Amino acid sequence: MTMAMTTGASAGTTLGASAAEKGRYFGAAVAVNKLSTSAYTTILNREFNSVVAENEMKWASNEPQQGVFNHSSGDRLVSHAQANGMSVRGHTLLWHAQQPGWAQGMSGSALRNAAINHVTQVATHYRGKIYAWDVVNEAFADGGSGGRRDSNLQRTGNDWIEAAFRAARAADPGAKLCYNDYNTDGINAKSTGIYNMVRDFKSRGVPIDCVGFQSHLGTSLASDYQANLQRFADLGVDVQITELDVMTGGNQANIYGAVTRACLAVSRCTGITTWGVRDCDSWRGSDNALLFDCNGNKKAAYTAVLNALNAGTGTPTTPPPTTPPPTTPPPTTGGCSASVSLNSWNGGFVASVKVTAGSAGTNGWNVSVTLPSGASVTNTWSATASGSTGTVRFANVDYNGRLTAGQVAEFGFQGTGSGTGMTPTCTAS
Ligand code: 9MR
Repeated sequence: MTMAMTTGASAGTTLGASAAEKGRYFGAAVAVNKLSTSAYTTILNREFNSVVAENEMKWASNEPQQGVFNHSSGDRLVSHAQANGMSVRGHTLLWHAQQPGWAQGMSGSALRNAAINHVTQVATHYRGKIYAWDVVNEAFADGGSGGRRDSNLQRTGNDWIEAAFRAARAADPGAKLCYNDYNTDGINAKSTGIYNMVRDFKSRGVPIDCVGFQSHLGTSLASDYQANLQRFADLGVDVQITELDVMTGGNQANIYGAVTRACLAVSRCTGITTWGVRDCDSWRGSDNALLFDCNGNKKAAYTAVLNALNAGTGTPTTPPPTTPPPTTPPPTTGGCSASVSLNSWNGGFVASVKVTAGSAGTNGWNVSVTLPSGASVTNTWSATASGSTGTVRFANVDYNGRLTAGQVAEFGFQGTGSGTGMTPTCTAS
């Protein structure tokens, strides 16, 4: 299915709204305890439409004792995201670092079983709520080898990564499954090692959907940064900038702008996340590596990113290749029309809904969908749902309600049960 192009300059006034106009998200890593600080949440809620837990969904945090799970902080972030129309990246199911003590001391099949159980339990807990999971983080070695990093997980056998991806797909078929790493900001031995793994996974049907480029950057950007993203996209995976932060100094704003332009130039680059909100929230301490200063003021780097987003001629996100064409052609009259396309599996589905404004344009819209009996909505993005079974009403969120004649907005929802035969009706205001 091809989608309408968004061409020419637009003028979003926040990072999230502007990215959404190009079919992307703009996210931040969140330290969940800071959600109680209003100076922090004011910026988060105004500027960002995606979040990731900086630490709270890591193995040491959510399975502190073997088989004893604690999802309270992660759940708090998901609730905040849902209440504010933000998508959630999940970080991270398996990593050599930040493992609980009990796992650090394990090896062999005991560790492999514990790790796969962790993937299954955590992905099942968040099923339907996560846009993309970093299934495996930082499994490749630095330096010139292009090979795997040694770790207790690696020592369980080279197939540990694909086993993790298969377990994650089984537990949450609606989440995009990513491999995430750093020092991959250009074509180099490490990124090529990962590239070869992704190519191998795609050729053997191992379920991988995306690659995350952390992009913890210094004072220069590799000249082949965009080309590197593109070569991964050409393998048939989405790419995302997942942990962006940049050393302070004369080049900071330029580098931020260049990274944003590179993402927008790659149609499968679906979004950018900065690793924190304000400089003082950053793990990089005195590097002042983020877009807002410690007082919450927008920095030159912020302006560079916003300008790059607004100047972009990006096309909206490509839907999954398995998505069939719309089942209902949009009617040509009325204040707005809606069509739905479905990606189904046994027991669940993801519905992508396209809203097209009629000749008068819209100030806002509502789409009603009657679900088949037994089906229910578990997660919604780029719209606010009322109800979850029977007839469910989806209202626009603040950045996609105002449409000019013929303009298209998109939202989506995930459900359990069967979603076949849904006919959406659209009302404009
Ligand atoms: O920002 C995170 C910091 O608070 C933690 O102490 C640290 C522990 O290793 O992890 C940081 O986040 C890392 C992320 O999970 C993976 N990529 C590198 C990030 C920065 O170290």
